Amino acid sequence: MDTSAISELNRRFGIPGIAQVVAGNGGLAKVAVTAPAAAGEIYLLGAQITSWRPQGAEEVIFVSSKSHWQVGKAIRGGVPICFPWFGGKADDPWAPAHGFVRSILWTLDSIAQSPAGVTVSLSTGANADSKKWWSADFQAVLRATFGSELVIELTVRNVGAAPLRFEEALHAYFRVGAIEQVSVEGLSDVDYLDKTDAGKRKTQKGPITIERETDRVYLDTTGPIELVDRSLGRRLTVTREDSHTAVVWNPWIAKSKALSDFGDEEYHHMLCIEASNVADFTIPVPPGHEHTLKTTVGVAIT
Ligand code: TA6
Repeated sequence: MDTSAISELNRRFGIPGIAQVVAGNGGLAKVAVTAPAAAGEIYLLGAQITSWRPQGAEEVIFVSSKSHWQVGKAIRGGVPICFPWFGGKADDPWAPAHGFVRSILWTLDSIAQSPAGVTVSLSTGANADSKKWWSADFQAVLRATFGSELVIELTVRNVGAAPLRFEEALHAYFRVGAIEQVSVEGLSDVDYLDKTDAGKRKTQKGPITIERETDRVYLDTTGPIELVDRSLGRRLTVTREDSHTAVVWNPWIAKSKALSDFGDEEYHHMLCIEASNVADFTIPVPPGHEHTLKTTVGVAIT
């Protein structure tokens, strides 16, 4: 998108002193929020949040220093939107991992202020490109509210005549001080698929700590999840609505080195906790209906 198009978006949607549309990394258009309650950023590429810093707190979102910044590739870090499938596409090994919406430009529809903060709304939908991968007639809207909490809502509407069924995940990369000093609470006694152990089904016992590559899909879980970061002295709370699975991921050493858009040592400073509906918990949406996956992130200094 050229600078004149970005300026035009800023003229249409910008709120002086609160939210601006500017050129970000790679010259990509982003909305930069600088409101009293919070600062934040969301790119039109993938409708991807890349920063949230509530007033009085440090940055909460992790973005890799090695990320690509180009249309057609997902930003490494932030909150990628995995849709309409998670991981590899079951019936097409050539399909892009985690679906196709995280690597395309979304349309900026509105920026609005409310007591909850600044809400940026973007959308995408079915077109000739999407139908190369998925025949569905859908509309997707991503609403991100940057305030004392970060609220993310992904709404998918079935605008076709056939029933829809899809997977979805808000693949949030949270910034941590030192992964060795982090634990995750709220998933004890929940079954999970261990993707580092051939997808075997296991049961979580007690808090999650990270000492190796960790890639787990927690099943049939709807409760709050807490990331306790002793190194930064804070606790992140992730609550979810209409989310029945949660994914926890840290690539650790070997996978970090294998990812070209991720620094070898960056695994020390991030942990993904993903509000989602994946695996057996896909979402059916009849014609004319819609579904919203919602997650809210709060920060408490401990
Ligand atoms: O959410 C965890 C996961 O599915 C891991 O298996 C790993 O592949 C991660 O997503 C990142 O996927 P990406 O396609 O963004 O490299």
